Amino acid sequence: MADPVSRELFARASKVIPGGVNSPVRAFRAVGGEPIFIKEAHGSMLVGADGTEYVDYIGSWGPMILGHAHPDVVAAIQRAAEKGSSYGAPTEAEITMAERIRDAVPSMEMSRLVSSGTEATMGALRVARGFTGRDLIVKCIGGYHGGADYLLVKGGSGLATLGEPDSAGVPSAIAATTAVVPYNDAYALEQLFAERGSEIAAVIFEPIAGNMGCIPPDPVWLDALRTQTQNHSALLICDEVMTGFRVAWGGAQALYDIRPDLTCLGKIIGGGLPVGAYGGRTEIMEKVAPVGPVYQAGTLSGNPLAVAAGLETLELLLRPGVYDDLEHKGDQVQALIEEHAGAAGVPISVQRVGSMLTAFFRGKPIRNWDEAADTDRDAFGRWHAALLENGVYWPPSQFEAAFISLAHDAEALDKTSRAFKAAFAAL
Ligand code: KE4
Repeated sequence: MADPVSRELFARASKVIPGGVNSPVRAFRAVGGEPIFIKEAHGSMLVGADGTEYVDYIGSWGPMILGHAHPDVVAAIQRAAEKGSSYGAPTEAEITMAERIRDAVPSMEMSRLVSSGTEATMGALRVARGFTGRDLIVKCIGGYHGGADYLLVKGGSGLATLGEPDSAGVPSAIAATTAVVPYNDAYALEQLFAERGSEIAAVIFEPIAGNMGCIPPDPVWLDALRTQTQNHSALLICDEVMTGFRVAWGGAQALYDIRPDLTCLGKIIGGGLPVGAYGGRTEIMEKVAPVGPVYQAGTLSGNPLAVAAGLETLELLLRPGVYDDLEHKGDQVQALIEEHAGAAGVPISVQRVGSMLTAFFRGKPIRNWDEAADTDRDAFGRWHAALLENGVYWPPSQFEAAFISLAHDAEALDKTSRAFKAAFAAL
């Protein structure tokens, strides 16, 4: 049960904001109850509207890898703000960001900054269509790449690969420019390319699925993605909005040794401020206006404050041992879930890569959307509510990844362990 202050704020918000929130998942509809409103955050902690502290595992859905209100990031934003908040003209910092991205992610020889992950995937797909002269794009059932119409597409009935709208307001004709395959299904991908390969502009995929919950890729799947796109002159687009700088300095493509044609970034490269980026081989990116015929623009693209926050965040992630530390923290949280679920006899599959993980309420591994959907969402909702009662704010959906930051210290993990124990015992 949300605290009285949050409940009052939620009632007020619901009069002037759809569902009382500016992004649907925040409304707690997937877990029941009403959302806890936040008034501030620091380190690994969120502070609710009534002053209650929670160990935070949302991390703003990925950006807050350093923890909240890191003093160096706050100072970088302050320094930038004192020089003005937006110019609408190029700055040196944007060059530095593009160079830092290229150095960390070598496949991104050239990149364009935008203001969200949605804009990044839209830009990547438009340049893929412009570069190949083809219309059809391919995504995975259960894959999420932001809110563009042709990406809000779900699988048709049975094995049908034709995309169907996954939201009201998406015209069927637009959805039909997208085909879908199950994640980790190399055979379905090969079949689709055999049938429609000459029409396919690009395949966009999450190298580690994070929007069905955390689902790592099968090596065979990764091979098929690269082989099939190469053999049919289609582009491979790695959507690393979530995994970029999260699972490794070079992202999931470094972890799994993938060389995509285009990559999308977001979240961490903005350090909590609005930044996205798309980029890849120079010959592809030189199709983007004003050099080439593919138009894409943005008033606040490369915003000085957001770039300052992002550059400072990346600088701090370059310190030695950062990703080993994140791996260790992730391993500790996974072990705590497995320990307390096991003690309570609750069937759980924890799937994790580094500091992103999901506790699936199903006793078997999850490889795709159908298996993710075969989880006990009711139990997850009750577990989520019990965690909140015990001072832990877990992502309010079974189909999301949880995120651990460098600020999750021994005290935060100890509080988390006690909350896990109470929450699993309460099921
Ligand atoms: P944004 O437009 O929300 O910045 O990014 C869209 C996006 C693109 N690609 C991937 C792989 C993503 O995970 C996202 C956004 N992630 C969700 C969390 N599952 C954002 C949270 C929300 O929608 O409120």
